[in-house]
Amino acid sequence: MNNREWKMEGKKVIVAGAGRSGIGSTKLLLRHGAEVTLYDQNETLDKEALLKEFGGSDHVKLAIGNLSMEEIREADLMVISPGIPLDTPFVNRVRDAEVPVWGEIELAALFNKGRIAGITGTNGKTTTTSLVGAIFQAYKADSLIVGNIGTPFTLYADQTYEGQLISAEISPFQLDTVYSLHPEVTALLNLTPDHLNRYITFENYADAKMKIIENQTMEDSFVVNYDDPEVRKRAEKVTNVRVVYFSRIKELEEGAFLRNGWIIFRENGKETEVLPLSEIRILGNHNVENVLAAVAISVRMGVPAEVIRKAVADFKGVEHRIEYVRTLHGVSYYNDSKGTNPDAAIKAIQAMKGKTYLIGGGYDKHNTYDEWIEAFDGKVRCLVLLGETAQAIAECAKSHGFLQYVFVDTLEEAVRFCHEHAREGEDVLLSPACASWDMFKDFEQRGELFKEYVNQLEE
Ligand code: UMA
Repeated sequence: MNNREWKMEGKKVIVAGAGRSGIGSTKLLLRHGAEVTLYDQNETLDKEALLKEFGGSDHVKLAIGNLSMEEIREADLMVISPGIPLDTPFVNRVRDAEVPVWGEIELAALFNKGRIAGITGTNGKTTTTSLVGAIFQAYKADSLIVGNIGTPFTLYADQTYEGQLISAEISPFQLDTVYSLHPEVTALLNLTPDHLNRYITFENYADAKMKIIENQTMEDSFVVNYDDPEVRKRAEKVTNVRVVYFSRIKELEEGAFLRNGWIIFRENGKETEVLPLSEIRILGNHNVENVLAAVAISVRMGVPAEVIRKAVADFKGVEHRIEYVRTLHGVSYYNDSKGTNPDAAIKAIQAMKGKTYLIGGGYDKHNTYDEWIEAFDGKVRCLVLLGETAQAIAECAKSHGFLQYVFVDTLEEAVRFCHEHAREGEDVLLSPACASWDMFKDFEQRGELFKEYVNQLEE
């Protein structure tokens, strides 16, 4: 049966994962008359707090720690959270019982009536999704920003209306379990290795990202980075959707590019000068790329150039992304907790101007750190390491002749160490090159705590 024909009334649905996605999915399903079993493998979850989320509804029950075979056999559907690997044993049991497995975004896509710009890529997704959202909201105030950015799409999907603009950040984890999503415009910003503990090969990871265009047609657009060889190689083979390039380096016949300090969009031989680079407030070449992508996406979604120009000029960036925290005794502190892989962390260290105390390390995604260490380029005064990957990063640093590293046990200790050692004019940067899940709930919590510790430092 086509997923679009599903009616949720009276259906028995297992929602796997009681985090943000699971709560969003459960709420949507309850609004549409389903009977939900909310399953989570973390036995320490606060059941009462969780049930409060659903206003005491009789139509939701919790299965914390254990999901019985009976519950699986009785289910019509399972909606899975993106953080749960699809080869987890209970997922296999559900599949073996021939119960369909949808992602949270699949559920949202089936209820959505709006016009989606779906944005993916290894880095820059959050900044670009926020910027596109800001442009949409400058054009139409009720436009939405949803997805991997932190606001589950299911919270709003069934309240959208035809023509409503939606900027959606979509992660490969989400794309793994999506079948009906049909964005009008998609974007693939860049592709470098990430999440290899889940995908094993770069090819599998790239394939997961390319699923974003699966349901698009020639009426739709796929915005891609001309300057990224891995992206371009794949875009050149695409035949189902119109490809729209952006480039920071080359003047293009069609698409978004730079000339004489301006961002230009050219299409069907017609050129529009959208905005001067001098009006962009977010730092670094990678952010110029994000703006180029946002311009191409917004133009293809029909937003007028003057609206785009004003919204870009007003955009100040995103929390946890090279976010300025405070200056104490001439030392500036920056929070780049969103630097969850080496490529993102390279961009952050490149954006730093002074000598830097760099706090790194975290959850092990089986990435390699050579390029990150090479990018230090004499700027890193000391590498302060913590978390699961601390030892592996230190080994890698040593093999590159970089010996100024220390180990700490906690983030608070890292902040204290930097405070004691950094001199006036130097910077402190939290940019771990690793995910946060070994010591924190997520990168947001890691960034919040970092800011808290920095703000607690005495004058
Ligand atoms: N859980 C299990 N079994 C597992 C794994 C998790 O039961 O094997 C349970 C946990 O105990 C927890 C719940 O599942 O209670 C968490 O589910 P989740 O990890 O899917 O997290 P959510 O809170 O639902 O957040 C997810 C995204 N998280 C991941 O993809 C890991 C959030 O992206 C996203 O903002 C949110 O949905 C809303 O759409 C975060 C992220 O780090 C920011 N994304 C990765 C990235 O950007 O690189 C992909």
